[in-house]
Amino acid sequence: MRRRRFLEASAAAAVGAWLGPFAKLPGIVPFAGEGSFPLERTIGAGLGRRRALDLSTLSGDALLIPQDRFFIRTGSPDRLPPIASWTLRVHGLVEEPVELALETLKREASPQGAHLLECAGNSRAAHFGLMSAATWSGVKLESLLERVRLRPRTTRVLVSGFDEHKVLDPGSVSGASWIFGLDELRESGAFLATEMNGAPLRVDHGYPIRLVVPGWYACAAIKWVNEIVLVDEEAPATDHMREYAGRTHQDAETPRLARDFRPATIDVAAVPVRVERHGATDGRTAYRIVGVVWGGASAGRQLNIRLNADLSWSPVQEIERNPTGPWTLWSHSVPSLAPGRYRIELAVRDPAVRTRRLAAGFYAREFLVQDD
Ligand SMILES: Nc1nc2c(c(=O)[nH]1)N[C@H]1C(S)=C(S)[C@@H](COP(=O)(O)O)O[C@H]1N2
Ligand SMILES: [Mo]
Repeated sequence: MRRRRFLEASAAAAVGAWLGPFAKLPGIVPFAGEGSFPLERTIGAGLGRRRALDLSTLSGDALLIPQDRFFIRTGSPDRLPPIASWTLRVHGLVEEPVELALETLKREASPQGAHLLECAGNSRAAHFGLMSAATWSGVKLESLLERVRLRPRTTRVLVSGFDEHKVLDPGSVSGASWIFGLDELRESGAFLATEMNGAPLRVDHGYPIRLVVPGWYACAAIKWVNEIVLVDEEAPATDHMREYAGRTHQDAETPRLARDFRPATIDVAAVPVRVERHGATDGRTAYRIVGVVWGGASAGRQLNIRLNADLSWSPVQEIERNPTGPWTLWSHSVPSLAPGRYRIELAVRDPAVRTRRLAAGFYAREFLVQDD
């Protein structure tokens, strides 16, 4: 038994003993039909390295994830050049290319707030654990670009990271770079991060520098950034963008040019993270569903829930009204449930709020209620 589970179990036993023999122990009902992807354990190497967060551990005072538990998609390249000589080259359609030393970026870094990263490939297969939030420090890309004079036809910025791995991954292409419109960088507040949760980035998270694009899928959050290239409207999409075209909701036919890519933004989304079982004094078992909501504009996060497609929607009972963090907890209790299989579905029923994945049932999870 892991330490935390042990503490939970002993706390539950203590509560049970205190309430007397009539109360059932609170416990967690596992989600059904999700396979066996390991949680809280780093697996694989190089391009294939993965680590998924156990979302069931989220609580109001634990919404920022320590770096050693933050999800990983792609491990640090084994051919990473020495950090002592790391430079960031800014070139392309500029009057005069510049090379920025790491020290310059570190000196100019300032707090950038709390932001969430979600892998565009986050899914039920990894229990939705390819998602985490942290606080970040760094330098806004927009202010960094003030160091160069852009040529008149410059409209876009390619951000590229070091990505040479000895260990490849059959499912992905190596070489990571994304092209952003200058306006997209400004509107999102994209920044080059040097710190996470007040400490230098860990190497798996992009040390010494990574891009963070608030509100966008993490495939755009290039790690080990060493190159920024100013480009124009004719710039072709990169291989990395093409690899993620489907998962960032581009048209069925992958756009050829970077300018034809839609912003890879995350719509409002919500997922249950645990189903708690509570003993009630009348002998029935009550269930409390806890989850998170993130993405979109936080104002549009009015959630509804149903426990099977044939039931009607009800508003989620508890949800923060004015969320400030990148993700927010919600909870919903039901006094009792007949034995059976339940499918938890969530929805925002406001046609003005776009919820592509949520509306498609992508984040639905199931659990079983057994006869007592
Ligand atoms: N250089 C580089 N940057 C990269 C990637 C990569 O393979 N190489 N993967 C991207 C993807 S798909 C994701 S989801 C995030 C994961 O960031 P994390 O491992 O710090 O959580 O990094 C992004 N940045
Ligand atoms: Mo990703």
